[in-house]
Amino acid sequence: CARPSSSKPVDLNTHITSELSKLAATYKSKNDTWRSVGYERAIAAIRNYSKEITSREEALAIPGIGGRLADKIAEILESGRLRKVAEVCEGEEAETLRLFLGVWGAGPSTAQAWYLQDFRTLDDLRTKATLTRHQQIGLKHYDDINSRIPRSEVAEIEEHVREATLSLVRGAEVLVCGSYRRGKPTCGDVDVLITHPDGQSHELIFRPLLVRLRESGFLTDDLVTQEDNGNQKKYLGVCRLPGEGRKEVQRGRERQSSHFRFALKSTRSQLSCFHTLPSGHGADIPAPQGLPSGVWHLQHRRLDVIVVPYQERATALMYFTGSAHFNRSMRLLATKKGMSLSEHSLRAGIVRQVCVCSARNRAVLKVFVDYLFPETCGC
Ligand code: DCP
Ligand code: MG
Ligand code: MN
Repeated sequence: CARPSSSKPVDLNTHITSELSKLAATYKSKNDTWRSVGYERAIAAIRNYSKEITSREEALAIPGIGGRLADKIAEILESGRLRKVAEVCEGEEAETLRLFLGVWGAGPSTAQAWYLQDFRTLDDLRTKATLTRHQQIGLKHYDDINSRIPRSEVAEIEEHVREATLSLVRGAEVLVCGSYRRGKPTCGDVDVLITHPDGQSHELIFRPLLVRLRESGFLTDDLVTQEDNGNQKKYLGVCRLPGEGRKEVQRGRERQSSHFRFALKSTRSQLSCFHTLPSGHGADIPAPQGLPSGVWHLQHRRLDVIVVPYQERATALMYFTGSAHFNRSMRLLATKKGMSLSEHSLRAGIVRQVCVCSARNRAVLKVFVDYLFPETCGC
């Protein structure tokens, strides 16, 4: 069901997919993978359908939509909502699980265990729960990690990492992937891919870059440093663009501290990365001279970095651009074609490992080879 973005249909059924998404997310938070994947598949099938669904029969005719789902779609068409959403997604348990799942490093089992231990708020977790190192970081930056990042700030972070990388190794390629590269208006984190066209110098980047970014204060917390994924190295952490200022703000049900910068020293394009928060989120700081009023906010952001050898650039780029659902579809498609796709390579056959650049495979897999190899890959 994956298709090139150029032919992506307009989603005319968001009223349906948004209801089903609530169910998928809630089942996921309850560790009910079976149901959540089922709903995710149905959502993908509906998104790929190019017309507005107007009846139960029409829904039933879409591949991947069965009778029970068609009933739900009919209910949404009739009443605009789904009773099951209220039943499953609302109420104290579902809401608390959602709150706890926002803690980085906590999965559905942990969230459920916390709920069963009678924890209900982030303060309960802070004061009573036994937390892993990851969860402590996740809790410390709960608000920041759970807020979306505007594209302009992602671009600033990319530039910051690029400057640091190039100061270490000339000619390196630094590219933000993930939701940013898929063109989303805001991003959950920043996914940076680094490689080097000479095929070797990428090996000189990973550790020195982290040291440099840590020393400059840009990296504030390390989550995972993984160096054993073949030739690829991966870093997961928390970063923050240079800034100053600190203020307590009231936000939602938890009291959090956040970082603000309101006296900007430079006039760089960087200003665009500071965005005005919605009202009620600790307004009342005077705007820097010459800038629109509002709160100028500097937050901690989740940063993922992968450093990959140039020969794995294409498949790494595809993997890291995602989405995760797209990757699952592509891997499945590869398997169906007797091939195997990973972030390292696309291979034909298990015994005879033929590069996809061969003429025959290029023809077989035109769609995705064009996507993968817009230029020659050099093998
Ligand atoms: N990825 C994947 N499978 C996963 C997680 C990630 O294939 N289980 C790949 C596809 C993702 C990419 O890595 O697009 C980056 O992962 P993110 O979790 O950062 O997801 P996105 O960038 O797509 O979305 P967000 O805006 O939430 O960061
Ligand atoms: Mg991302
Ligand atoms: Mn990421």
